[in-house]
Amino acid sequence: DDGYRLWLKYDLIKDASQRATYARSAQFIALSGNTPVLKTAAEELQAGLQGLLGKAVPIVTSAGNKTGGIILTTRADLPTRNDEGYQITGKQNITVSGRTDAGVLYGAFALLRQLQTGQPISGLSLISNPKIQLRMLNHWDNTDGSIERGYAGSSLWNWYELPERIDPRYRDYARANASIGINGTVVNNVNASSRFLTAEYLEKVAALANVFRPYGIKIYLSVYFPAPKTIGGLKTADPLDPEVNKWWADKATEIYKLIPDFGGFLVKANSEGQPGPQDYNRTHADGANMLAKALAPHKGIVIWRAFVYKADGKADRFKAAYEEFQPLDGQFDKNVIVQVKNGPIDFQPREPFSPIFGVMPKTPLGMEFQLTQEYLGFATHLVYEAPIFKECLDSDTYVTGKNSTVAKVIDGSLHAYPLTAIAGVANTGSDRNWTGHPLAQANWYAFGRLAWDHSLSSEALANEWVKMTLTTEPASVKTITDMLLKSRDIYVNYNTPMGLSRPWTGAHFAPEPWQNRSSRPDWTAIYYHRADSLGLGFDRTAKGSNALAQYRPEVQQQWNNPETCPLPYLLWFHHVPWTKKLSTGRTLWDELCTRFYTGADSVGWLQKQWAQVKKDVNPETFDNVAGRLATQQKEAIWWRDAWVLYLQEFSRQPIPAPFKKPERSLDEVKQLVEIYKMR
Ligand code: BDP
Repeated sequence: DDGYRLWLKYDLIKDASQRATYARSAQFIALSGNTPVLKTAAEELQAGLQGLLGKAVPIVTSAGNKTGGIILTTRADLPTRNDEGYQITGKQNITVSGRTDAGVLYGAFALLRQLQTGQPISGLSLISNPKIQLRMLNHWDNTDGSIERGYAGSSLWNWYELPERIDPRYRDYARANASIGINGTVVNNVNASSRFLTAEYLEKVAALANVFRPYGIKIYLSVYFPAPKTIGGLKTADPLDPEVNKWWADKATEIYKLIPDFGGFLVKANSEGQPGPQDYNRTHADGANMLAKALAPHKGIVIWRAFVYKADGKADRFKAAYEEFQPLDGQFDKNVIVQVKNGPIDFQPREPFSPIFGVMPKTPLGMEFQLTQEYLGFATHLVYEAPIFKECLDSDTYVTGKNSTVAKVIDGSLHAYPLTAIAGVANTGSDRNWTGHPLAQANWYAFGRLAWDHSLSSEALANEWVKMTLTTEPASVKTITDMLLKSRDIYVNYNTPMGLSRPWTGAHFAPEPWQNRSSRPDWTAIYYHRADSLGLGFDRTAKGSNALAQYRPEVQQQWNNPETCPLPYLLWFHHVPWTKKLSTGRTLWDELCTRFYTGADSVGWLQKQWAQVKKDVNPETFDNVAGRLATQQKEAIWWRDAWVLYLQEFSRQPIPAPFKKPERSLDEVKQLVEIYKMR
């Protein structure tokens, strides 16, 4: 077992009596329709049941008066809340219904999940609806097959072979996504190449769209804003120029001829050197609306990213996106969604929620999470991300009083958004097991399930995924679930505890908190941690950058007093003296050391836990994870040493007992880091 099958393994259920019970309710699959999506549902259900139950399950066109089978059916009058919801009811037959074919498909996967996780399938009466309409992956994949911030091999898309050769893997990709409710995918990098909008490449994109369509998945493209110039031969890309408008409208018509259900465009503009409407003194809204008008006749949408921070040495980057976007509320066309990263800076291991959530009631805001572990130790460190996603989604913005959570902003319930979206920057690649780290599959899985229903708990999702993917032995399920749930805090402790951020080298891998030179101040590490002889942390109170003022008073209250600010956020908002006594009874310095050391030690705990599940986990997967944990252990100590030795230069204090001082010097750590910076 090389991990290729993900959570869709469908291996024989070991318990024979359990199998017999299921089999009594799964003697046939009745399907009357024959649309591509319904056929997918039936075939997937058939493959799943045959694998799990070890017997053939025929697909028939009608149940007639037979009982003991599964009926797949669409019903326009179904009491689901939306078109993709499903209902599963069970009496003599189990009926899986949806208002649309996609609803049936999601219901079929839900039914399989019941078997895969050892739940009953007969006597069910459940309805489930996706809380968010557009549940997407964003691939940062390039034309040459490389993936920006990808750590699981190269791109899944073989552009040079498309459209003629269809890698069977495209279909397996679609199956995996459909099984967790993902219904859209952006196949290319937000730092986009114009190439994707050429006729040559659109045919390749159309070929992928054809594979994804039977799985209810729409394709989207990231677009390069100056494409009218680069491939259209125009002199400008000014969004208010009539010829530019016409170019985009024609391009949209061309795309929809090839891909009638094309989803739309994702745009990174005037961000990190990417061109955009501001190059012509136009606003983000001008740029987005121009594209929106081109797509509107075809029902396409524009997803415009809010990840912007102008080069301004003195400003606080934390405040940048809010300052640029909040004033534009109400100025975007109806088919525009503004996509916001979960935190105000950039996918750090722990960030407060972005203050934009809640302040743009007239503009649909979508969520952007990062599944690929750019700042989470690439594919070697174990970090289960559901707690990161949940922490943000459950944060209370207080914008319309208590319980105005970020989840309610993005699911549209707070401001009645007509469009809702959530995206995960994919962690997939050409590695046989898709995600490099075998346990990182859980992040893809949990993201999809949370996109469907953000009220699910991190624990429930971990538990589900482990049972479907690794083992159903209760003790091992518990052990692995526990490892997953603790992994994020362990990582944060040795990497960026208490609100530290961005201590990385350029590749975002090795520790470099001493990094103080760059073309922009906010691309140095010292900009973020602000260590000096007095203390550590970024003062974002009224005495500092006042970024806190971007939040509601109730939120400010939680964070603006260093005495009461929860420790995970302390250094995000305060410059704290080294000797300051914290709520734990320790000084800042001692608390930091405690976290760096216990974080690194806890990787040893992860190793011990993993050793215990050996008998229940496939040997190849076991060894793979064990090897990665050993690397993580080494690197966690490296992180710890880098931080404590560097910060010690400012704090001038000893490492507190019982911890032993690092065995190497700061210079030695720096030399090690230099290796990772070599070309
Ligand atoms: C940063 C990444 C960079 C991305 C950028 C983005 O380092 O590679 O292009 O985000 O989201 O975190 O646009």
